[in-house]
Amino acid sequence: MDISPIIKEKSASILAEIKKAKSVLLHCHPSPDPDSVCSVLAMKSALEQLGVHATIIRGDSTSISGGFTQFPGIETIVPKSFSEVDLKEFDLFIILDSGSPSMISYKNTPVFPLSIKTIAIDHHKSNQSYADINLVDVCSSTAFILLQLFMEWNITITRDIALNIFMGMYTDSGGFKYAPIDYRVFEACAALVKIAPEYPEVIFHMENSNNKGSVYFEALALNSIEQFLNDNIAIASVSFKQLQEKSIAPEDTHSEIPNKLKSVVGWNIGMVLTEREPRYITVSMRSRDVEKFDVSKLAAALGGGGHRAAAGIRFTDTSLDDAKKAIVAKAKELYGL
Ligand SMILES: [Mn+2]
Repeated sequence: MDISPIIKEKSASILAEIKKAKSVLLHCHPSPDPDSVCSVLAMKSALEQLGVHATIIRGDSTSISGGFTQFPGIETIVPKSFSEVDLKEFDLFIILDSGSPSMISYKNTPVFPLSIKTIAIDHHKSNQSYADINLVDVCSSTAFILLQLFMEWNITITRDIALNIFMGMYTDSGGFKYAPIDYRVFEACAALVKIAPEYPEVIFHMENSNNKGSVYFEALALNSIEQFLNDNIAIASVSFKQLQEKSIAPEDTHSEIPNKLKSVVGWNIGMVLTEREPRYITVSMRSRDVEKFDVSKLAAALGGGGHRAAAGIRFTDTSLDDAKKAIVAKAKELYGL
């Protein structure tokens, strides 16, 4: 497989830091998706092959989706947030799939540089290069970057590593639907599923472990749609009060609703605003026309990040109405609507 030039350039210096380390810290980002979880699990396996101890912390989230229980090694994740970690126990923090320090913890966002060496490995265009060493390759997933690093480091791709890397690559590309993606992803996946042919069972389990809360969430979101800026933008929003009334858990709010909204002809940007805690709001946005409506720009202008077709924002100490107003005003200005 062709390795990206940027990965070739940085792989040796990253490996040198790992070989110097005795104990490495890894984390799941807030509201962890499979690319976050599978990437840290695969990295832990690779570090262990290199003789380096690794600890994965769960991070800000109070639970990890029940659909992820078949990811190899998931039971090793320690239920701790970043602020509960004593950095003296570690000599290296490898930060995966996290474009900014708030993706380590939005509750207690760390200030860089930290007291230990840090390496950030990420695929988001909006990555702020905040670590001591930053490997940012804009591609379909962090898992894909790791696979290329592992090949450079001569790591044996075991069944567990293959399954985790495959699941990160599969999910973050939306099942091989989202750009940027190229033939190398398919070459890599062909090799991975040869090693881990049971992947359909893992996908089935992931997609069919929903709680009723996830369906209630979709119902609330679909009932709330508002259109703005000549109907170019469709916004669904769910308040904290509504989440509580229907006992909707945090992991039940990762819906396909932003995609559903942007599937409507004319609704060029679809987004869902979720008030996860009182006055703490996350926004998930999708664009159906990345040339005219690059949502990574809208997200970045409001302190968020992501890709041209899919991006996110967090608002703290803001009401749902004020968040909506801020987004619509910024979209009007940015896209000339
Ligand atoms: Mn990712």
